[in-house]
Amino acid sequence: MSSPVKSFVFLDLEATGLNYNLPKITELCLVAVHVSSLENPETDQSEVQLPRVLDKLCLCVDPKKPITKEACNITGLSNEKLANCEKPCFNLNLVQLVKEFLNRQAQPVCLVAHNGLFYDFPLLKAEFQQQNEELPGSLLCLDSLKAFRQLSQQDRRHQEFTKGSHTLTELYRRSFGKEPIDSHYAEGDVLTLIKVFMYKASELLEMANSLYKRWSEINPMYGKTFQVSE
Ligand code: DCM
Ligand code: MG
Ligand code: MG
Repeated sequence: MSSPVKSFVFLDLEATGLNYNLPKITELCLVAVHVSSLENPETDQSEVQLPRVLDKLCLCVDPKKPITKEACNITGLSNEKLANCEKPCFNLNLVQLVKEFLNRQAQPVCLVAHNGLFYDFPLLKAEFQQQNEELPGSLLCLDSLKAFRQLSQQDRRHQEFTKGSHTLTELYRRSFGKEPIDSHYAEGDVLTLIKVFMYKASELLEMANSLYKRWSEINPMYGKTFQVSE
């Protein structure tokens, strides 16, 4: 079956913490790849080559919420650094940028994030809803973690299937025999995801047809915060 998607927009969010911390976004990266670049990847032995034609949107965001020690350590982003660099918070300008970035891509568009169904998509939706905004309900979403897990379950050679072996870092190590660059930087994680995705592109594209969710099916990670009126 051919892909119903024309553009895959790989997405990664860095944030103040994990789901139970009710995190706020500290960094966002979107990289758009046309389906034709995934269908015919250029590879050499050690790595896949990123497509020459990529659109990127990478922004840092002041979360206006304390970043946990763990999140600060792994991302290198602190409240102080973001404030010193006078980064605005997640506001309507950012909503507009994301919408226009998606609109610029050949349609239909599918967002792809690793563990996206449990983290990136619900978090992005919560941030949009706090601005009383939404993305189009028909926008497609693909969780690449789920896709890779399903792929290796299907593959009888991967009987050593274990939980945790499909983290981005592990997938990259197994695919290319080296460490990924800039882990837990939004752009680093997105480019790592694109490379591991391209390594298995034909299988993933075939399987993706049964895994797409619509943006309207994503539940926000948390509700709107109560606004105190004076
Ligand atoms: N995160 C965290 N603690 C971890 C892993 C992740 O608080 N051990 C949070 C902060 C990261 C965000 O999740 O910014 C996204 O993770 P990742 O860098 O894997 O995309
Ligand atoms: Mg991530
Ligand atoms: Mg990341």
